[in-house]
Order: sequence, then C-alpha cells, then structure tokens
Amino acid sequence: MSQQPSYDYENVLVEISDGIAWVALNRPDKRNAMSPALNEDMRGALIELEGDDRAQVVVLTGVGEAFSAGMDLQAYFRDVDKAHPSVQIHVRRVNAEWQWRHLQDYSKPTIAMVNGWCFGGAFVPLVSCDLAIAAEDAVFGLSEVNWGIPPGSVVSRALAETVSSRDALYYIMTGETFDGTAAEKMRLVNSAVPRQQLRQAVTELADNLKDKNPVVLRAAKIGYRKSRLMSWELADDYLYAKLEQSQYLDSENGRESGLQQFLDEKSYRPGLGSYDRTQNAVDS
Ligand code: ACO
Ligand code: V55
Repeated sequence: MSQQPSYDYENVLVEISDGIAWVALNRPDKRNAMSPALNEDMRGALIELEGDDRAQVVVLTGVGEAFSAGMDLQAYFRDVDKAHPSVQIHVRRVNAEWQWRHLQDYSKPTIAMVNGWCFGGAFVPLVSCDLAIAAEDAVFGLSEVNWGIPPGSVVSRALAETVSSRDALYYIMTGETFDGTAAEKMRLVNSAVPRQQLRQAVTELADNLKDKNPVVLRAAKIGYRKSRLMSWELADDYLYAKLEQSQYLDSENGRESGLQQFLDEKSYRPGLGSYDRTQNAVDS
C-alpha cells in the first residue's frame, strides 16, 4: 500500500518499528478500560494496520500499568443503558468486531503482551491474539461476579478455548485474581517472564515471526483456527484447499525454494530451520 495510515487515535497508540506494530490501549488513567470510543479506535487501527506494509507483526498491549481493566463500567454499561436500544446493538457490534472477529481472522501474526491488569472483557482480545506473553506479576481476573453479572459476550467462550474447565469455572465463579505465572501454568498465555524482560521476550518472538513467509503463515494460522471445530472430513478438504491457496498466492514461491534448497542444494535442514527467503527458486 502506497498511502501510509496516520493512526490518529485518542484512545489507541500505534508505534511501528522494525516491522513490529506496537498497538497500545491508551487510557492509562482509566486502566485502559474499554469504552465505545476506544473500541471504535481499535477497530480502525486494526483495519489500517492490515494494509500497512511496514507492519509484519502486531503486538497488542496497554499504556501504563494495565493491559486492560475490561469493559468500561461507566461508558460501556451505564451510559449505554440510558441510550436508545439501537445504540447498545451498535456498541456491542463494534466491540466484537475488533476484540475477536478481526483479531481471529487477522492476516498478520498477533501477540498479546500482557503488561498488567487484565480483567473480564480483556480476556476476549487476549485469547483472540495468536500468541500471548505476560509479565509474571500481571494480574488477571474474571471479576464479573464481583460486581453482579455473569461473564457476557464471548468471555466464557474465550476461556473454554484456552484453559481447562476446572480453571475456567474456578475463576469465573470465585472472581479471584491470578498472576502471570499462574496464567502460563494454565496455558492462558504461552509464557510469563519477569517484567523487565517482557518487551524483549515479545520482540524476540515477533522477530521470529516477521522473518517467515507471510502468505504461508497466514494460511497456517487461519487454517488452524477455522478447522478446529470441523469434522475430519471437512477439515481434510479445507486444509488441502488452504495449502493450495497458499501456493497460488505465494509470489515468492516458498514451497519450491524450500524443496530445492533441501533436496538439490542441501543448504539447510527443514526440521531445524527455515529455507533462505532471499533466494527465490524458479518454478520447475
Ligand atoms: N471501568 C470504568 N472505569 C475504570 C475501570 C473499568 N473497568 N477500571 C478502572 N477504572 C477507572 C477508575 O474508576 C478510576 O477512575 P477515576 O480516576 O476517574 O476515579 C481509574 O480507572 C483508576 O482506577 P483505580 O481503581 O483507582 O486504580 P487501581 O490501580 O487502584 O486499581 C484495578 C486497578 C484493580 C484494575 C481497579 O481499577 C479495578 O478493579 N477496575 C475494575 C476491573 C473490573 O472488574 N473490570 C470489569 C471486568 S468485567 C467486564 O469487563 C465485563
Ligand atoms: C462482558 C464483556 C463484554 C460485553 C458484556 O463479561 C459483558 C463481560 C467483551 O464484551 O459486551
């Protein structure tokens, strides 16, 4: 894309450097609670980033001491209660669009960097990112029961996607908090690292992903997500279609390079690392 987006958002901060887009919820004074306005901004930022060639990997995080304190109890609930019913429908739709529809379908790899507080609704974008790394001392909680509602939207569905029923029901029903180390143990996040190492750990993971063939990576992650709940019959056909789609779309012709560099040139071992993307094979 020739035109570079401006990322002019009041509630979201976007910084792109070395192929990594750092997208931060930016209401630190409100612990990055998600208001309808923040949701509009996040939807816009994700759409813009998808067309921005400077961004190979997207990292979702929060400015200040919170990842996100969940839905904004004033702006997302109380204020909307007073509005016309159609406003609630709109507000929920925009919320769902960025928190899970766009993220789960995203054409670039996504990493949640959980830098602090992560409550309720924040579990939805957390789980919808492909990968997640938390600070060991980040604090998580399903606080809904603490203030008088069951988890709504797809919060419980997001938990079911990642953690065991025992862990999910324990935290849904008690409203107790748990830390990043516990989140790693229950596989809600890939890993938890000391706070001082968080940005470095995420950068290393992002660097690994940004060097990979983007067409292949996209087919791999979307293929996994969408085939998860299919029958084996459908998954078999769909994943072959995905594989062939990837070959069709891959202008760098990765498969041919991969085969040629292993079988003919013997220059790398696929089990131990990637083919050299700078050497394009010609179609045989
Ligand atoms: N909605 C609205 N405002 C919020 C939210 C929220 N979810 N979280 C924090 N804020 C606001 C506070 O009202 C306060 O605003 P003010 O300065 O204008 O008075 C400001 O953010 C700072 O909050 P404090 O509570 O003073 O911050 P502290 O660092 O002491 O505590 C904590 C942080 C633990 C995150 C606390 O703010 C909190 O419990 N927030 C609510 C968490 C929650 O239960 N979220 C809802 C989950 S359920 C769902 O998402 C559907
Ligand atoms: C919650 C979250 C929502 C919502 C209603 O459980 C309730 C909290 C993520 O959006 O729309």
